[in-house]
Amino acid sequence: MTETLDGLRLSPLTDEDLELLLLVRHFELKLLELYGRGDLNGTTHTCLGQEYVPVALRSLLGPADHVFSNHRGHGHYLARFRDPHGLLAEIMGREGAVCGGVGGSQHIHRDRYMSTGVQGESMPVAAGVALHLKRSEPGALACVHIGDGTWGEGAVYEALNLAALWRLPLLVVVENNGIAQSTPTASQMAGTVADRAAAFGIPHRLVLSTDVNEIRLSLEREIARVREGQPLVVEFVTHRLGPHSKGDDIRPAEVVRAARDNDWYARYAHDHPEHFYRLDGVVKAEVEAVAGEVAARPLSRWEGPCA
Ligand SMILES: Cc1ncc(C[n+]2csc(CCOP(=O)(O)OP(=O)(O)O)c2C)c(N)n1
Ligand SMILES: [Mg+2]
Repeated sequence: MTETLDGLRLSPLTDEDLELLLLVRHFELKLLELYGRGDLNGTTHTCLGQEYVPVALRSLLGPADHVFSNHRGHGHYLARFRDPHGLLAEIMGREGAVCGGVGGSQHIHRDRYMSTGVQGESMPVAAGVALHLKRSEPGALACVHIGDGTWGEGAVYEALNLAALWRLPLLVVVENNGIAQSTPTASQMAGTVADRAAAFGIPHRLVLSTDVNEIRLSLEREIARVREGQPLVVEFVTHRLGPHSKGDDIRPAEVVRAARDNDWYARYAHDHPEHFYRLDGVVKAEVEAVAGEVAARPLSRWEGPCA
């Protein structure tokens, strides 16, 4: 079954996929609530509306693959590790934090996963890791998530150049939510992501769907080719449901409405009410329990580099 913006139904998800989607959604909502109450310091960027991207990619990536995330990375982390305790503890600076509480929301390192709040920084690093994988672990790839606004960083092009030249197993996932902080993509990007990938001879795939199963089917073969040394840019046309960070949303009402109209959460509830309502409350309660438990822990201590 296909989902498109004209209203076809989303295909049914497995419990595992729906639970993960809901976990990310309720985790992010809980964070905004905690910040709103003044229970958290610093900043955060939620992936509300974009949760389906890492959930769809999850089954296409393996344990040997590296994932490089960005400032909007909670969904990437949760899809990889399903570890809301460790992530929330990291953000709250409590015991059990993934990086001892010094990385916070944006800077996390665990196994073959790393995030950074510095836009574009991860691209050359991911290209370097892809080179290493090509030489020493053929078949594995480096997957890097960047936003549309990050295409304004020169490092992106240096990495694409070498990825194409050296045929690196680099998967660039672009989450094009149409905006960078408060600047619409149309006001900051000349041409398109597709044109820019084409300039390096790198294939580009556009994903309009929010249907997890459909996305997987459409990308399966292309991602297998990445493993053989064919870099790929996959551009998700997606929507940022919430503010850029915590309360800084100055978008016109119709833009926010369009984001809501495309929200997988409301659409799945409409299309599969029995499945949705069987799990939604359960996962929400799980996140509530995680927040209560983590908040009650002692403060974290940093005892050297994280994993
Ligand atoms: C090098 C650098 N410049 C500026 C910033 C501040 N900043 C954080 S997120 C952001 C916008 C990013 O837009 P985009 O890449 O589209 O990702 P999105 O936030 O939409 O997910 C900016 C300018 C930064 N983190 N790093
Ligand atoms: Mg953006």
